[in-house]
Amino acid sequence: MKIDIVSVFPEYFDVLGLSLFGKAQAKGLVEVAAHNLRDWTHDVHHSVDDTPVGGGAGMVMKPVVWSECLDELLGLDARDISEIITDDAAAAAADGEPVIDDTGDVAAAPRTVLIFPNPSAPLFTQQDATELSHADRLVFGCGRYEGYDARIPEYYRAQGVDVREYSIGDYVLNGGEVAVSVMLEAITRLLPGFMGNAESIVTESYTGENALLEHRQYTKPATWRGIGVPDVLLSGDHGKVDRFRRDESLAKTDRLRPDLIERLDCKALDKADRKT
Ligand code: 6GU
Repeated sequence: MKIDIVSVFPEYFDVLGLSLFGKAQAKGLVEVAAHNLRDWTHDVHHSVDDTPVGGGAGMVMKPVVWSECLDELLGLDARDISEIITDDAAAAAADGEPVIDDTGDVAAAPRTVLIFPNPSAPLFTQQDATELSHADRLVFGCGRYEGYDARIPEYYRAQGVDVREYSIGDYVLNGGEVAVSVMLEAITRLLPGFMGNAESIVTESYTGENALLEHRQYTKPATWRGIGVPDVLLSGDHGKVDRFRRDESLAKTDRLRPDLIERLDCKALDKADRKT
């Protein structure tokens, strides 16, 4: 998987040389390039932002700089789309719907995905991470300041690019760099060969059809500072152990994340689950 990250602080991503991600780069599983957005400016101050149209506080990232950068990375020619884009297509593109071409066919799914972190976008979930782990190439555009000009994602959608905008949670960060680090880790650890132990991925929280919180884990000794592990885990009865863990997952999820219980697919529950 090829990964490009555009930021005014590309040094943020120096840490990607460490740990499992560093190993994955060495193995050739992922190839990462962090670019400095200011390299695409032409003025002496290398400015990437400007005041908001309509007034208000803060600064907004300029579409002109972003488009020169993204056109180059994506291999696209600059276009004025005022002639070709209909109001309907623009509205669909702005909502992230697939753009229908002249022949009425839905454009073939691109294997390159352009991703903008945005605190006002839908939440990034494990499902998104799984889907994006199948892409050939990811291009991340990190916004700073009050955000980026809304026409940037709109324009690239209209060019047929698969553009996504995601928030990583209900809190505000200074810029997209940390959010990109989070998304990148969630996506790349799903690549075959990235993790040492592939099975640990399958049983984790938020994965699979159930998306329950994981049960508690214990290791030896069986009693530590006067606290014992639950007896059933020492019983050697795998059926009982599985049932105990499953019950704990259900109860814990109900208590801490009732929203996940609401979304649970009833078909994924077995008879014993229904009693708990
Ligand atoms: Cl994606 N960006 C910023 N700046 N803040 C956030 C976020 C993203 N997700 C949550 N907070």
